[in-house]
Amino acid sequence: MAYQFIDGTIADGVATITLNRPDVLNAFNRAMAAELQLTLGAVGKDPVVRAILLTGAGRAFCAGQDLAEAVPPDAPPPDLGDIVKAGYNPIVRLIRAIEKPVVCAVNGVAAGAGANLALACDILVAAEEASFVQSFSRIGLIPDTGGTFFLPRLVGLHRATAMMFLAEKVTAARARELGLVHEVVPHSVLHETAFSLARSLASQATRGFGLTKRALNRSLGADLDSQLEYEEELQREAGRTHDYEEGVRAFLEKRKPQFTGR
Ligand code: T3D
Repeated sequence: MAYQFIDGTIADGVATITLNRPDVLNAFNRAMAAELQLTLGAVGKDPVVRAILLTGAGRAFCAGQDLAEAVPPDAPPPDLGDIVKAGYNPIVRLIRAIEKPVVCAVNGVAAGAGANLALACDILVAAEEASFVQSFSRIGLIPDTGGTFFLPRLVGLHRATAMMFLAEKVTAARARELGLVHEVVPHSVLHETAFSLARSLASQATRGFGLTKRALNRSLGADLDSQLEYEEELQREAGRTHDYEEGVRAFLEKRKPQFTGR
């Protein structure tokens, strides 16, 4: 994983992916979006990787679209729909489709597409200094990167509307109250806390997590009856995994299970 704007390392079953354009608060240019897509695609398929940790370099998580690249001087305005289609949408689809836990360590401000990138992840751990800003309205845009899908489902329609219209900074503490963030910790222990969480998830029954994620993805637009049927189908699949057999055996033998993700 050697790229210009994305750093990647793999340790203890966890792929740590770092957005790395700190001078512009890790704002997305086209290259960083493409590199993130390639990285997510690779770690999603890598059997050694059983959990993913996404974070940002420097003082910010991500300031969304690089506005200098989006509006180049002396050039005709770009088609923003095309930028969203080629850059952000594949990233959100990948995060949701990867059947492994994706933990997001929100190390600082997450604005625009950066805020919604974080919300597309499975579990968020934030530094006390972190914040979330639906900054799109300040420049006349609509919230993209899945924001209009995830945010109302996470906080309710009216709160999401207010966050999107007012573009106010939501502190990490408030984000936790709203249920956006799982845990808020001092910045000094953010990486350690988020990595421990990802490593712990990576050591557990990860096929089960993958199937759970598949069920949760579907639940966002499903009715109860069809979701119950889907649970039957996925539980059938979970029941055939080595990890299920190992989990039950370990429970009955009163020992710690040795899960392998199979
Ligand atoms: O292509 C399309 O446009 C369609 C897709 C859209 C998706 C989107 O994400 S639209 C939303 C784009 N993002 C924003 O509008 C956020 C812009 N940034 C801010 O509002 C603020 O920078 C923050 C609230 C994120 C942080 O504020 P603060 O005071 O902590 O930092 P700062 O001083 O504003 O920024 C520090 C530097 O980063 C600064 O550069 P300098 O002066 O040190 O040379 C600033 O210009 C640069 N920077 C911050 N955000 C961006 C950026 N440069 C380019 N693009 C950015 N998004």
